[in-house]
Amino acid sequence: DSGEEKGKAERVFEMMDGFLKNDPVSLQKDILDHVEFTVARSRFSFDDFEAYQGMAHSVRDRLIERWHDTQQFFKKKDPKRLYYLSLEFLMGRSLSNSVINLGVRDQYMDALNQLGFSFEILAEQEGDAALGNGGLARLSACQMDSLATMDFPAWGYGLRYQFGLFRQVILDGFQHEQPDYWLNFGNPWEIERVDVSYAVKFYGTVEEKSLNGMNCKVWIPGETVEAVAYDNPIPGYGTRNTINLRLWAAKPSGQYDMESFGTGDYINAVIDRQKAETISSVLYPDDRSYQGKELRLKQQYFFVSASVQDIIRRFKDSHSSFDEFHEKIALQLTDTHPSLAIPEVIRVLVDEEQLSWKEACDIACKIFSFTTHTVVPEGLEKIPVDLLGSLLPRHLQIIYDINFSFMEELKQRFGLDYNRLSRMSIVEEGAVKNILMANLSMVVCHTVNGVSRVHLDTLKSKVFKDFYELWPQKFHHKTNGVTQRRWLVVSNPGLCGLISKWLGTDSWIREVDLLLGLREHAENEELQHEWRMVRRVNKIRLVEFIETMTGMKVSPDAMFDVQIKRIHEYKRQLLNILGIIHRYDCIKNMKDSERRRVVPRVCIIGGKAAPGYEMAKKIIKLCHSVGEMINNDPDIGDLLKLIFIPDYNVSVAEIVIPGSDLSQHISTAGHEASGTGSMKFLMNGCLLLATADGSTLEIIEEIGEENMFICGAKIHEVNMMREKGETIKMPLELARVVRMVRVGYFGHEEYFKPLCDSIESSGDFYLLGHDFPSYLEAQAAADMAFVNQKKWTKMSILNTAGSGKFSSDRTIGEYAEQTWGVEPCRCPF
Ligand code: KOT
Repeated sequence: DSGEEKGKAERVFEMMDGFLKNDPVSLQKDILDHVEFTVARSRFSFDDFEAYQGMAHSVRDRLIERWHDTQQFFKKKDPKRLYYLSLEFLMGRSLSNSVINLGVRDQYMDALNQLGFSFEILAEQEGDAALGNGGLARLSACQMDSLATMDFPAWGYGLRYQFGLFRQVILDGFQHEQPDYWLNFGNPWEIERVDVSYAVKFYGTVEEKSLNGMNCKVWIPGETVEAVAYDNPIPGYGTRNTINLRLWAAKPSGQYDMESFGTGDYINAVIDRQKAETISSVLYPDDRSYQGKELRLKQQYFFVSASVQDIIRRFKDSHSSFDEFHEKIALQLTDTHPSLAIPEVIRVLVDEEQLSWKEACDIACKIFSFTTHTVVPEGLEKIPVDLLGSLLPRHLQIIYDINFSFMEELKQRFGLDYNRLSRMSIVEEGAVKNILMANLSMVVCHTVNGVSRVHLDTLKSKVFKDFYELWPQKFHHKTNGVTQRRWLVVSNPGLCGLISKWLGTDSWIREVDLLLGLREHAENEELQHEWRMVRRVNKIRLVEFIETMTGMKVSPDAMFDVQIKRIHEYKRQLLNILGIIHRYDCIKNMKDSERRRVVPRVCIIGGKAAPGYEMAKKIIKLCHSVGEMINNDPDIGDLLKLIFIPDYNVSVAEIVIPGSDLSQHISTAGHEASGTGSMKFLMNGCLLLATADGSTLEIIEEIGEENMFICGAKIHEVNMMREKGETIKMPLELARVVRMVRVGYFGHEEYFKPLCDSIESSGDFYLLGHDFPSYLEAQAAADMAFVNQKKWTKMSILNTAGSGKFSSDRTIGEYAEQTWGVEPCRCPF
């Protein structure tokens, strides 16, 4: 900085009278100004939604202020930066999270109260930003929060879908999908950067040219689309640092396509160009299934190319050669969706920056790391060579060149072991040739991480066995975590206050291990009493929510037993529903004296099915049909209820999780890479009924099996049963409930037949038969424990106390140190 510039900055600062003021009077003025001038409503007459908008804009100002300071500071310090690439971010709502992280929630509450508004009601006006499907996307959101809070110089990159994940509407028990018009009322949390845009090329041909006596490849594109940046500030908690999530939107390119305009068909030429916007128009709603669609590939490359151009431009702004590139940049790939960044970086360095092939590859190998979220080989992305070659001809060449060197390396190491070569090749031969994105990532990235310890074992022994043999040092795991800011502070203020009171500090919001301090009070009667009171208030909030969403009235005295997550066969919502039918059947056959001992339950299921996933859709319908029968059976009353919560999303989770007593995570062992829902329930003092899968295995270590309800086959047992092709005899209890479904007890027997067949005639791949008896035992154990409220409350407190390991702060700390090599860079003031 020149002295002169500094003087100028200081003068501006004085003129502005420092930072924006956060006392209630200043906040009121700011809110009203925004209502009047940004929202353009009279300050004497505006409704809750307009008040929300006014408030959101005033919060936005404060975010922008810190965003500027942080980015300026990063620029000055020039630390190594982390770029976090993900095609999906499930951010949910921003208002509460922002004011909490900015440390101004109480001031805003006061300001609003004086204006006659309620903070809670305004917060509910906001729609969710649902730019993702499930676990992977919410993980990206949690990790952004931790990156900001822990002062890491990080940026996120993603796509600004016009339509996020579809809205789920239930008609007559069937799922229907509706578009998610999340941008229709504007989005105060983003900053449109019309000046930050890049041209992204598609199609065309590659020509060889000689430049300064060197042989060069020149890609002549057939189509160009403009990527425009939208910045979403991500505030850290307890720090001034506010990092950036930059999302790209597609716009027609400014470089006029003279040919189409030259033909005189002006109207159609304009309409044609407008089609460019389809690239960022809609999120693919398929969770964990690969579709091979051209538009999806375009989305991937579009977001990767814009991000890589942006990263390289920023680097070049302050560096004159690429020598330091790998010391200043780490690129994290969230699964293989952004893996085209690998050939893209190499292409830019070789074709545009004139580095040698070797220099470019060396750089790529030093900057990229990738995390896989997949368990089964079928989940891996394959791009048909023909598709890639037509859309990105130069990238296909680069991938072939990378593969050629890799195959040579393998031959050196293992000789002409053709089976091994074909298993490890980036190019899959066959009727349709494919590019295997995981193999490409494996070859170039310096590190590949799994998302839980047992997931890493699976990667080593199954999915990537050959690669593990070749490069054992590349394989690591970082057990997932979730942010306690969103999942406790935002969603469960009651419990937060209680925790801080008993720990004598709220420092656990940044240093989550402090929660351990609750252990010593777990049996304290006073804490237990207060704990139950807080949880009761949360349950009542959930009761009201259920009534609003479904019209059903349920009793808060019952045990709330919850399974909320994407609907998948491997997650076994079907096991849950069949268990509920069994419970219903048992109660129906009980004498009055026995009924008096039944623990009343409210079973809650929520989740979306991918639109093309027929079995998942049948599971949703079955849930409704069974619920219809049970909920309307006067003989059952409050003893059992089955509720399906429609349109499950982040903000629904924020209400459901704090009000749950028991939550289910019952995937067939070996199928859930990690699972993060369980961690949110754990933090909130909800007990877990779970199989020994993914992160549950690590939760058991932290909490103790005696404080959980564990059931089902272990991973090695699942493997053994599958290897031997053993068919176990269907347990009688299960045969009975499947029979009820089969014979039409809940109607729709034809429609439900495939569900019954999947258990009884198609080999029961997900082992419901094997696990049913132990599942029922775990459920019975939960009933027993619930009767003893002292014991239950103790377990609940111990869950919260032991949840520290599952904070994304821990995960991010490990990534920063072991994978990215980035250090905190804390903005002063
Ligand atoms: C989606 C498409 C391709 C490959 C993987 C996915 C994927 C995996 N989407 N979500 N996941 C989940 O990611 C979570 C975060 O790591 C895990 O906790 C969970 O087990 C995965 O299923």
